[in-house]
Amino acid sequence: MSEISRNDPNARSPKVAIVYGSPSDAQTMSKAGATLERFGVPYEQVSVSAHRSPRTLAEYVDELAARGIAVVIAGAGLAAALPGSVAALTTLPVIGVPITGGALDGMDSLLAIVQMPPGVPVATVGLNNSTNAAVLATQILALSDPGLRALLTAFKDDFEKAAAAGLEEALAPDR
Ligand code: C2R
Repeated sequence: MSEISRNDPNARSPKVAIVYGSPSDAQTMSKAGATLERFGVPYEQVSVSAHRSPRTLAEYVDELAARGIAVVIAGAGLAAALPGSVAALTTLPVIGVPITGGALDGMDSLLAIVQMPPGVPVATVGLNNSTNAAVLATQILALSDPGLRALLTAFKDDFEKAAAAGLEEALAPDR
């Protein structure tokens, strides 16, 4: 397990694990961490590859539930085996983030992540959309956390408020 350096920016024990196939995915996946922080959800992030280090990945995934992790967000580009491999190794919900790049610019990653065989689901979000992965992870945690549910309600209300304010400004008589 020493190959994995866990980056836990939270003092509390993490509820979400953000994993990605390469350090080159870190920037795309950073939006997931930023979004979880907005909701006060503790998380850890780890770069580990199913293709390059399958035994290390299996050891890491094996321990997740016992350590209190409830949801995994897994991002990868190219022939993205990582999210599906994590889903094969755990009963925790796995949210996949396909990442653009390479000759096929993410179509390879998208299909590899979304087209899982029956029985081994990966909830797949849009290309590079690690923000939505974090919102979905928060929604899963909110099923048993009324405080989080209230934060999510306010988060969605903000879209309405912004739209209403924009409309009001556009319709103002002096414009
Ligand atoms: P490098 O930049 O390290 O060469 O990686 C990574 O997610 C990254 O987007 C290039 C791309 O390869 C992807 N990768 C996977 C897996 N491991 C690395 N898809 C995997 O196990 O699925």
